[in-house]
Amino acid sequence: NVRVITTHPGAAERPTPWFPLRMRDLDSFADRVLAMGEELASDHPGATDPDYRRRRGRITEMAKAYRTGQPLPHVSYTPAEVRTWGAVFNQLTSLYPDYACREYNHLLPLFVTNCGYREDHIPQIEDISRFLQECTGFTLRPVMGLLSSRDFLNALAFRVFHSTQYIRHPSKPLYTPEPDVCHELLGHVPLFANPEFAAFSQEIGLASLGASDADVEKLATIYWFTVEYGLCRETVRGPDGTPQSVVRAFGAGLLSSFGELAYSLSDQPEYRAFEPARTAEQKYPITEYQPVYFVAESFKDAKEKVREFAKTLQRPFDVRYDPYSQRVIVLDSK
Ligand code: NLE
Ligand code: FE2
Repeated sequence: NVRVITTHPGAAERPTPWFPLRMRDLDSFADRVLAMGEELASDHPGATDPDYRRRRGRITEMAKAYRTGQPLPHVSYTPAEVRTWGAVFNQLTSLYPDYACREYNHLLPLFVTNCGYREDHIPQIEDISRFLQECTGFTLRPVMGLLSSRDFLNALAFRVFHSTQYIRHPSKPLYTPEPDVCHELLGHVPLFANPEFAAFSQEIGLASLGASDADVEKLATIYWFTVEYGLCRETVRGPDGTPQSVVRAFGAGLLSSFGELAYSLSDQPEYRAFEPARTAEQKYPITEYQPVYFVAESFKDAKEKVREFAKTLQRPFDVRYDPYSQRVIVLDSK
């Protein structure tokens, strides 16, 4: 699965990693899932709960069998699962007015109206995907668990977001280190209905197509500190009506974790300005609260900075996405 591209003048012959060109090429990601997909890590709260494992197994099997063009799997959630969702939903929605960014607070009610976001109902990704498509062209695909950074980012080039459908273990509703339906639906989904945010996400995806492993790593780190854990600055009216600058959350890992959302906007973590070249080098933990967050000026500003950054990455070709044919177009020279 390696093509050799020799058209770039100064570049030595370098094998270009395979990348999807057509929407249905994404089907090949279905069984390439990393740890915590089928096999739960031993320190996972669900690892020793056989019912939980069996249930996850059934849900992830549907994700594995899914192919482009089929209806997205429908999960009939149990009353216990809906209770876990309800607890997470209630806690988080009480924080959003003061902690989530303006765009998020503007969009969430649309999902209540159009996709059945409610305390007593876990929305179906089929309904969400259809609605998102009408907003920005983003669609969802089911996934068993964590994909490699390359596969996951590559899909964003098609405005496709991979979503898990199982729910976190009920013993730890306020924080989980891995994606679950609460994280995807409450954390990620609403902002994909924002045109600037959708374009920003696709920008990272396009830059990842055929990129070197080192560059994919940089893009994954930028993704981590924006789409997952990003903060942004915004202006609000203070109690006396004067404008004041505040920091709010837009990262999905924050918007889906009651514990980390409050922590991220406390005085405990360190803040730095979002600057792709620097942000891309920052190390981060994946199973605990982040010690460092990056603050973006706006989605638009972040998108433009990422686009500039992408130009500095070595790739002997350029890419465009054609939404009519749902294909990636490779342009030979930069
Ligand atoms: N920590 C997040 C949560 O509890 O919802 C999930 C992060 C997944 C990357
Ligand atoms: Fe995520």
